[in-house]
Amino acid sequence: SRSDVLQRHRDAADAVVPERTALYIGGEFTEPAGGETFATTDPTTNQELASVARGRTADVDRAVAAAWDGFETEWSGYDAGDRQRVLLAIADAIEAHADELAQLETLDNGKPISEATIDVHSAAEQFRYFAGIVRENGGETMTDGSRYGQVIAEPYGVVGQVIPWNFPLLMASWKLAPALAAGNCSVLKPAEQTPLSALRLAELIDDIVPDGVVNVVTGFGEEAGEPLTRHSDVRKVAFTGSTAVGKQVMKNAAENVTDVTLELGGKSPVVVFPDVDVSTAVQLVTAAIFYNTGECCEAGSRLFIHEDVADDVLEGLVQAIDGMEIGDPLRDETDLGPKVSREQVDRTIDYLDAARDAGGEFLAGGDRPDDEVLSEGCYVEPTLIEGLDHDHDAVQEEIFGPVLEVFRWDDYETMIELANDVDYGLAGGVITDDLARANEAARDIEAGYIWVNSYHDLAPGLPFGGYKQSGIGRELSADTLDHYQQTKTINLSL
Ligand code: TXE
Repeated sequence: SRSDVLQRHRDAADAVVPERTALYIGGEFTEPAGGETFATTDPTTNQELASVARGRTADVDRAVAAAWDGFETEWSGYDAGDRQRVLLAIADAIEAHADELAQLETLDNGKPISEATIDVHSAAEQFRYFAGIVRENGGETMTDGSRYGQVIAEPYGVVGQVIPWNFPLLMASWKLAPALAAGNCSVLKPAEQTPLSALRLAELIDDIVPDGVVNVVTGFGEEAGEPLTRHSDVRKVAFTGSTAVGKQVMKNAAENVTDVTLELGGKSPVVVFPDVDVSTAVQLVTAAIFYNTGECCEAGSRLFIHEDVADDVLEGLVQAIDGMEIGDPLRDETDLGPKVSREQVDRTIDYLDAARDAGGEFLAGGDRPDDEVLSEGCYVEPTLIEGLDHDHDAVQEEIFGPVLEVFRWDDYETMIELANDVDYGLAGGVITDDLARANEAARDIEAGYIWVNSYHDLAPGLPFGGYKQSGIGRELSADTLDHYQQTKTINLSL
């Protein structure tokens, strides 16, 4: 019942919401200069979870100065082995608090606890991966008899990192692990919807990292994110979020010719070939779109099914949706939780209304659930839409919710043309047992990451990032370390 849900969330909040929600600067929790706060809420119950410091320009300035201080006095003296030990200790601290962090993430974001638990372990893995590769980051030498050249990689010093709300702790780790491995100090700006896990992480690593190496400035995009990304003492900016804001971040960073990497939106195609086993295809397509309530930049949100299997796959999808457990994300059996905020629900519903007006046929879902227990939460039904023109906004734009648009195909070339007919190019999926076809489609789809017979499976070591307007740069791999370093050549005359 509704009161059970409220009670469960109140109890969990009492147990895991961190006490310290001020800014974390130079190794101290400290109040913002303006003394202001804002509320972060639980999207399942719409109750306030905590009031959090509202950082602004003066606070960003202080954090950037503290980060340089930490870099100059201590962190720049840590060699690769020292940094490796720090990163491994961070991973251990995350895992030692895995249950607590997962609950905190579920409370602040609304994601099912089973998925939050995966996030927390993946976050620890990020630190371990970069702890491993940093030992091989030794530079190169060249000699030709008249000169001896060393090519070394040096950290930027201080980097600014702005992250979104869909994977709060995981995105913090995707940003912090390579930045620290490469020898930088960071000022991290979490999303205003989900600041709590980054603050708890700061508390957990306070004794592990020297003061000023990690700084967390909570606040809103324009008030805290923008001053960070246009700061003249920030030497590298990394951003994950919407394409619209990514473009702005790039412009602002250009004022100081600051290096930028961007991981932006997506509208990824999933292509189903006629030879598939229907139940496998249904299971993969369902995961591709509904994992994390569709709030994944790589979500497989456009489905291209071959005519021969279309009816069967669609029937299977409708059944799979019927069988989904939509409910309290703190319960283990929940498959689909609320979206992160009311604003996000409204955004999704606007797309659904527009799709309906344009004659889209709703094979499943299409609204907020009509359910008393869920009524206060930010829920949207898992939705399947067929019959939209491919140039409709709901097909072209990132909805970032549990909404899948379906297209049938028989001519391969025409299908690939449509699959590529979006501004985005983050990811794609191909489902077939025919490896030659899989390989051809994987090469023909214009995107940075293609899954064949899986989806969302990300492994450290395999670079992740976008083509076209989905971004610049790659995360999760040795390339990422390069994005956090600058090359110096020392040419010594012989
Ligand atoms: O994103 P924003 P929003 C997409 C998704 C979603 C839409 C809007 O389609 O529906 O974006 O979400 C900070 N300078 N993605 O509005 O605003 C902000 O505070 C510097 C896809 O929440 O891009 C937050 O920390 N920073 C995406 C972060 O940017 C600024 C994940 C992301 O928020 C800023 C999230 C500014 N001017 C949303 N304005 C993905 N790729 O996974 C905002 N921010």
